[in-house]
Amino acid sequence: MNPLTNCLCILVVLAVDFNSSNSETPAICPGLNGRDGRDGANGPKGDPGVRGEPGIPGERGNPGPPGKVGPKGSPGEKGIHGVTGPTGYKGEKGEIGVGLPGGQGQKGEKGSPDVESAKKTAALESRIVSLEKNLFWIKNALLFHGGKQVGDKVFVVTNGGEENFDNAQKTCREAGGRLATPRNAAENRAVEGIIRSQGDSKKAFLSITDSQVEGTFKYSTGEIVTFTNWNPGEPNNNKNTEDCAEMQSNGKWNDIPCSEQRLVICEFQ
Ligand code: GN1
Ligand code: CA
Ligand code: CA
Repeated sequence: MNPLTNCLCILVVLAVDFNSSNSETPAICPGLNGRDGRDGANGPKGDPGVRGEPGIPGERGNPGPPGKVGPKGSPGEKGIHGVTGPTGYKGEKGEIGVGLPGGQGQKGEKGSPDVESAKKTAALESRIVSLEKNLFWIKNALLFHGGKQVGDKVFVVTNGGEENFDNAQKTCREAGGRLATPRNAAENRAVEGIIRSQGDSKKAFLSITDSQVEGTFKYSTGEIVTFTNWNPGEPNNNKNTEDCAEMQSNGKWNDIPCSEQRLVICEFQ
């Protein structure tokens, strides 16, 4: 044993005896301490503690971020009828109106000379209409009997007889027309058709002559011929005796003596 430890033990014993009421208890100095004992078993659960007083609330924190927009609310109730507004500005002036036709006037008095003239005009117009009708059917009758129309011109052969140039011209003029004068291919074809209808060997006079200036054929009006359909080599003024012209059944032209006898085909326009 450590000497220091023994001294301390003695002092403890002395102290115990001095304070003890049992003077009989011998003051024995224990031996040296043993090793530490094991931990005891857990004790029973203690009683619940007393609830403390609530602490002082802390300072208010900063406001959080705004939340999402909520759903649209239902419509509110209908408001009270508003007060009638002030009178509007005056409108612009309208367009000029169109009046309806007036009623029929009363019957007039007896006609003046002007009215009589109007009546005559109306009568003439009526006659014109009648004449036009007659022309219509007469022309058609001519066409039914071999006449041919080109534009507003109609070609018609006479009764099939043959005449010299002078008489042929006279015949047509006395009928209100003139000897045939084809001025274009269409008219030439019309005359050609009429000749052929009389026979392939038939030929007809044309209303042209070079009796004034040899070699220069002219219409009966004095105009120089503008359309021709001469046979090749014609006009040849054969034997220096040919100042008139004929159309053959092939539509071709030849100059011949005016004293020859040919079909008479007239034109009316
Ligand atoms: C000749 O051949 P013939 O008769 O068809 C003549 C004509 C004359 C005609 C007089 C190519 O025609 O020019 O006008 O006699 N043809 C020729 O009758 O000379
Ligand atoms: Ca001639
Ligand atoms: Ca000839």
